[in-house]
Amino acid sequence: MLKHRLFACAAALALATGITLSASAEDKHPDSKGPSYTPQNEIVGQAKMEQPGTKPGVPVLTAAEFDEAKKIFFERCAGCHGVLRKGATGKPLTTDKTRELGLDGLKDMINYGTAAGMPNWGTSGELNERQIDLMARYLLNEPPQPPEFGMADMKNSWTVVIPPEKRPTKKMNKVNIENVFSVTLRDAGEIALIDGDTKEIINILKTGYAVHISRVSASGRYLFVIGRDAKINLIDMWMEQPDTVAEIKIGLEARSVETSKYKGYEDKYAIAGAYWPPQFVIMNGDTLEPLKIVSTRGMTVDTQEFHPEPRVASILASHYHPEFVVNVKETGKIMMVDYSDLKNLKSTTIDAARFLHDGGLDSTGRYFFVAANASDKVAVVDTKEGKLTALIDTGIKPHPGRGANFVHPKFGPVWATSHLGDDSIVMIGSDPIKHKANAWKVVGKLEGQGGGSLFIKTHPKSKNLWVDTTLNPDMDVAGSVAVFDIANLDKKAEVLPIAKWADVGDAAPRVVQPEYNKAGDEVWFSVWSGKTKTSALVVVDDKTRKLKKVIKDPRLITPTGKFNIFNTQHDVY
Ligand code: DHE
Repeated sequence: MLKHRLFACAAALALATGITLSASAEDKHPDSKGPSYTPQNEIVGQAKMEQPGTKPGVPVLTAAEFDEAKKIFFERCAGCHGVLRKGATGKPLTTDKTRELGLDGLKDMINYGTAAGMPNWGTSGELNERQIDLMARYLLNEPPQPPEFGMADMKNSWTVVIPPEKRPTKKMNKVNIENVFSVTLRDAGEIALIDGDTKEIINILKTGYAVHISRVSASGRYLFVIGRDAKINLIDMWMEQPDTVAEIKIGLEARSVETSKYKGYEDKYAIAGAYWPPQFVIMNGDTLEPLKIVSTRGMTVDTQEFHPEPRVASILASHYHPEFVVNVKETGKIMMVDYSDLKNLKSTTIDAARFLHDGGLDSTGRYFFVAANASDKVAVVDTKEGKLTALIDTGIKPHPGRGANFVHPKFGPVWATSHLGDDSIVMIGSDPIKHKANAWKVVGKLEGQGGGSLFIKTHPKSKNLWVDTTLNPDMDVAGSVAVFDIANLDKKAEVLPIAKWADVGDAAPRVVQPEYNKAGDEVWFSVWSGKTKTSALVVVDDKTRKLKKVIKDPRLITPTGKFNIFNTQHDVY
């Protein structure tokens, strides 16, 4: 059991494993150590930043040393300690603190780590003696300030490749668009559009760096893809060969994009949230023209201290109001942003808990469940009333993706999440009308294969609940998935060796993110190997749980997330 337990926080994960999941670490990926799962800021780190002036008694870094230290800091440290070093999951590293510790104290801390969960960068072999000395000297200096990214920068980066009036007026291809999968090819900075019926690749499109997620417009025509470099591609699925029709960069570093889904606003707006600068932007839905930028800097939910860099995590479109639900990671606040009047922008701020990350709707589309992973809680928001419904204690570090909705044989409708930090799958009652006594309570826990789970999935037509364990340090566990029988949840999960089925040689892949086809009778998994190794997609027959197809192609480099057009468009999960 012990080996199946992961750790209470991302820093502890890094401590145990010593690998980051940054795109630059791709070739380390297939070894047997598990990667950490701390948000990286490596792209901000590539921006030009002024080297701060120095003070008497503080070591001076050469320009080359400053660049090297800055790169290491943004790739490995900023995710926990913050871009401005004011602290997040990690302690503040402002100069009042670092100068108190002194050069030797800092070197020891970086070398050996701390009991609070700071990784042992030196003794793990990740940083050598010279780099440790460099980082200690860097920390004695003031932090450099990354540039802001306002309207002029966005407009400069904005291109409409094909204006709306020159686009097709009807669907020009024979593809069954609703069953297309947009597959993230993470380290290639591309997506693959794959026909879910024929399993053939329709097109491979260049996107942003270390591309992250795809979302689909209310009509199902437009696909939005965002890279970690904050570049968005707007793809028109009606074209003979679906392709990019507009592009923009909305910051230096980002993770989330969404589109307006409320009646009367279908396809009208898009929104994207940035990690740096801490802001979101509302854009025209068919051109990506930036219209309104809103900063997320502000006070934290609990201690009510100012936070200078609260990142935008998941964003979701409400079906009840013309609103976007914007989850602000470090402040622990959820903003319901009303897009009906951008000039007189109204937004409701809901107190939740730190650090908000990912989440999804219940089966009715009214309640939004979001993981506050540093608090080991899930927050539930009523998108109809615009209020916090509940804050629920779960397991260690809930990580649902968008979660899974199904009807528990005893407790009625539930929404479920798995966890990064333990092996539990927690089921939360989600029906306050017919099952009021169970609503917003943990009605049961299932025992999965282990910690390190990222995504869980089912489908309204399925009797199966699929749980990955992508980041588990045991490569057999990371390469397989657990499947539970929803009608008989007391029964142990069956474990399917997805990576073995893919037969990718010596690649030691991790299996990530179950995603259903439109009919709900197939589940697709990514068999995610290092950049230079063979990866694959494995399609499993949902009913028989038997292998249906392995999709291999040299162009499928590091596939991770997969987004079925229909299911993403209609929030089916
Ligand atoms: Fe993700 C969703 C942030 C690492 C695959 N990821 C999200 C969301 C956020 C986020 C905020 C929610 C978006 C939304 O719904 O609007 N992810 C982060 C990070 O900060 C983190 C931990 C580290 C980083 O620096 O990026 C991170 N994510 C990863 C990966 O390493 C994964 C496994 C592989 C990859 O492609 O990079 C990964 N994240 C995903 C996927 C989703 C996602 C597949 C969408 C799940 C869904 O079903 O909607």
